[in-house]
Amino acid sequence: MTFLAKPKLHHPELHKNSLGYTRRDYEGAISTLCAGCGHDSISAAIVRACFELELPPHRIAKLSGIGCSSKTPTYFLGASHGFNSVHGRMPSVLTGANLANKDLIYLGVSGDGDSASIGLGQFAHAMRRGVNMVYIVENNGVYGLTKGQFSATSDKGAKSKRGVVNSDEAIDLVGMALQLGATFVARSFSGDKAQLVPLIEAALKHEGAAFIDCLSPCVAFNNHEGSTKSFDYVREHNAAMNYLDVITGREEITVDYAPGSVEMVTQHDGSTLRLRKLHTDYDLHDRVSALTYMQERHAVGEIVTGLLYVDPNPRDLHGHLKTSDTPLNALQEDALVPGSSALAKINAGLR
Ligand SMILES: Cc1ncc(C[n+]2csc(CCOP(=O)(O)OP(=O)(O)O)c2C)c(N)n1
Ligand code: SF4
Ligand SMILES: [Mg+2]
Repeated sequence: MTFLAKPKLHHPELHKNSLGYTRRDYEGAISTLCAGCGHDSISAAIVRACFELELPPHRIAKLSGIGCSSKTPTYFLGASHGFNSVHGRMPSVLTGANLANKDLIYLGVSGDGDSASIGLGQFAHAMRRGVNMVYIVENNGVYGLTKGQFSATSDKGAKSKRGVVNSDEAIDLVGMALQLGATFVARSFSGDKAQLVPLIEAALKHEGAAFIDCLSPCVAFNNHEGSTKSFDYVREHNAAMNYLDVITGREEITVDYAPGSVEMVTQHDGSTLRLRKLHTDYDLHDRVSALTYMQERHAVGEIVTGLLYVDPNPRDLHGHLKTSDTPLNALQEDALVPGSSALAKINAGLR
């Protein structure tokens, strides 16, 4: 059995958001992942972020590839559009859907195997094109679904459950996303909901390619001593840069932190990100120094988490292509078939 429906009944006094939905309305089927899998915590964080942002579930499209991580969209947003694609192909399927209808909110969920091996090219092109989406990699350093082989994000020197040492260099998807032009780049940990939920909210409000590398331990195959993606290892080496609050138009903005330790970033859609900075000299808007900083901290064994880079005024794929303001799937016949005089004008311009 691959999924179990959740009972629809819930407590009549559960808190409702302004759309009249409870948190339960953003859930999906009962998870069949291993008990304690980090991926389930990320699903819970997605549910909370969408509920708190009061997003209409039918305006969200969730897409994934293949893997335990890519199964998770079944376990959240049961009333949203969903497409479980082929291994490593989520980005191109999502790009196509986004081109057809830019008015939906796109959430791509993938794994480190799905995105850093077979789908690496697809990941790269979605980032460099600025596809307006939230791209979450649930990163456990292994191919969980196929029983725990090292993935391309597994650190050199990390030990498998059977004691085999990984001899290959790791691919850092955060470094790649920064280098490829993603306009929102973050890393987080499935075990740190206080950091992860607002990061997902901020990414959902970002109008460009938003990437979150979320460390998500695999309790079945990569949670032992010698692993660099286990709960204990990530907790011990987590160097959080900042914690966020996302303030939407409806909420009052108050600042109650020491001057210098807080930065306000207003995004293109009007939402404000309030960052409680733990490293006050870190410049969130400098792509090159973010890259250098990540590499320096990685070299001394730190896993830097938080919002690492944001461009508050991104341009997305539609901006680059100058597509019409009306979603392509809503264009009427007169716009799609403008007649022979329009064609003659185009032809004349090509002579
Ligand atoms: C074309 C293709 N090649 C290989 C596979 C086998 N396969 C299924 S899932 C997977 C890796 C999943 O790893 P990851 O994306 O990290 O997800 P996780 O299960 O760890 O969450 C592989 C290699 C496949 N389904 N399709
Ligand atoms: S095998 Fe690993 S990744 Fe897959 S459900 Fe189990 S704990 Fe999660
Ligand atoms: Mg994996």
